[in-house]
Amino acid sequence: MPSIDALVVGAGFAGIYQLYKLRELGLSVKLIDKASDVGGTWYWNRYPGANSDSLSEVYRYSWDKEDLLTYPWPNHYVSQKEIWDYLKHVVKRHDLRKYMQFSTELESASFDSSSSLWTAQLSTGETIQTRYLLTALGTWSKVNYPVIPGIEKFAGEKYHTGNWPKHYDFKGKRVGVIGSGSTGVQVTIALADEVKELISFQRSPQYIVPNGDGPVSAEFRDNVNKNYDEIWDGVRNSYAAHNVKESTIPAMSVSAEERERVFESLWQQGNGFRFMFSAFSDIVISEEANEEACKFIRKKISQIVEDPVKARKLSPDGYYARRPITAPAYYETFNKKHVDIVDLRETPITEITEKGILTNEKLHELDVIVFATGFEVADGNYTTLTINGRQQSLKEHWAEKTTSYLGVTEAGFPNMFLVVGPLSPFNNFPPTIETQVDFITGLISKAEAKRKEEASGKVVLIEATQQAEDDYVEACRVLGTKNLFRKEKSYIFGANIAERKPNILFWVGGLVHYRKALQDVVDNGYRGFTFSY
Ligand code: NA7
Repeated sequence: MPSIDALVVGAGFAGIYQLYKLRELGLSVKLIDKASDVGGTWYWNRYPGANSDSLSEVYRYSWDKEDLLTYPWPNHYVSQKEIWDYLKHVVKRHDLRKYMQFSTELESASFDSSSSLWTAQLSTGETIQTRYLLTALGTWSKVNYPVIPGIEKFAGEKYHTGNWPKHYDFKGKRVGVIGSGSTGVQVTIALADEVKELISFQRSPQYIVPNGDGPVSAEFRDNVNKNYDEIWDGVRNSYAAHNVKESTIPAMSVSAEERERVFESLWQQGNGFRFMFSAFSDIVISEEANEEACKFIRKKISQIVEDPVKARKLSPDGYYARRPITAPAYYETFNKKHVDIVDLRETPITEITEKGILTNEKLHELDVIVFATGFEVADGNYTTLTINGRQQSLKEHWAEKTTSYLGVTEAGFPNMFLVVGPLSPFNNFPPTIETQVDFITGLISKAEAKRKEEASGKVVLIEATQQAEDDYVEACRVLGTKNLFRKEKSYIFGANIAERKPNILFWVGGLVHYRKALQDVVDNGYRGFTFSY
């Protein structure tokens, strides 16, 4: 007999909703998280300036309509603290905390073919037997510390943004920030005014668009509330799932003046996803269209940044084909005399010493180093766990490359579901999570109905076939060849980790097409899955 029906691991957006849905099915569920509270990503990423760059109205759950219409969000973007408070509020509102156990890590999980149950070993010493194992471990969760010689010798303070301390004080200090992705950009802007000196150590310059943040007016909120059903419908049927209008007009089909007008108007309005997807239909597909967007942003950098040397270092020359970055007044921050930029392509880091960061040009003496160096994305949190399926461990299953069927299951790992696992859609996450949790819950609901039909009550095993998984992995690979993202080294392909062989880690075909693919699976009797005893 299992101890519980389902074990959910992770108390972020994904784990909380999955717990809610399984309770709705009447299952006995336990949720564990290694943190001391709910939040997932938003528990750990509490660095200064941390916020979501999805628009506030769609960076939340859609399933509790009453809450959706009444819960406040003061600005167009929600801060880490606001998101954390929101998740705590949802947990309280739905009385979910009683199923949760914190400061508890999953250490290993093994499937036993004779009992058809999973046995999970927890860091508390507990052993749990469960019919369903649901891992909501987070996509941007396992932090990536760069391999730099001497890193351990640094005598000052060191912090990774993805594991930020509860207390810090940088007043009067010299701070170096390594990394200029979404996080590095946010932390650089936020720290600039509180430190004595700030140096950004930048490996790849990025195209950064203003976010257009500001207070949400009562009129704006009323309008969103009146149209929420249509907004969610639009989000679910869009590519990026960001509540921005996605253009159908190719960039080169209009005059140069019109392109300039469109880019300028979107720049003034703000939001990186809007800039990438609302301007024209082919910015991430056509090299020519992409270069038009690049030229526009480069021009903005040269106009905003007063020091031409800093402007040159901040100017990217590659494609605008990474996860778009959006932030308030990033380039303006470098007009402050005490904020500087080091271009690591010109002057690479040779080592970290007791006193600071040494490049091949000079030693930058520092009191604090902030690592905004990102994550082992998508599969990182799985690599530290032992998960044993029918015949092999997950590590063995992924020996050649990281795989999944639909981002949620692995062939040979029955009744295990990865909520936003590898090869999940690369989109605004709350609607992506809802899509997957609803799908997983549908599978479990079918298995439960089948189990109840059997007088013996035997466990029904939901399992992806190897063929279905292989086909899905191939579909993801092909999608990855169809746009310009493949031309830039980024975490979408795991290319941010030095020793890793690059391979697509997401479905880059848009939420709309992913949802159609799931619907097609359901309409065809859960094609690619077997339900067995
Ligand atoms: P990202 O987007 O992976 O950015 C990490 C940054 O750190 C990026 O600028 C990297 O440069 C840089 N980096 C990584 N390793 C090194 C080394 N060894 N030396 C110098 N610089 C390095 O992570 P974020 O945390 O900013 O954002 C992750 C997601 O969280 C984001 O997409 C949002 O969805 C939220 P690179 O560009 O690889 O040259």
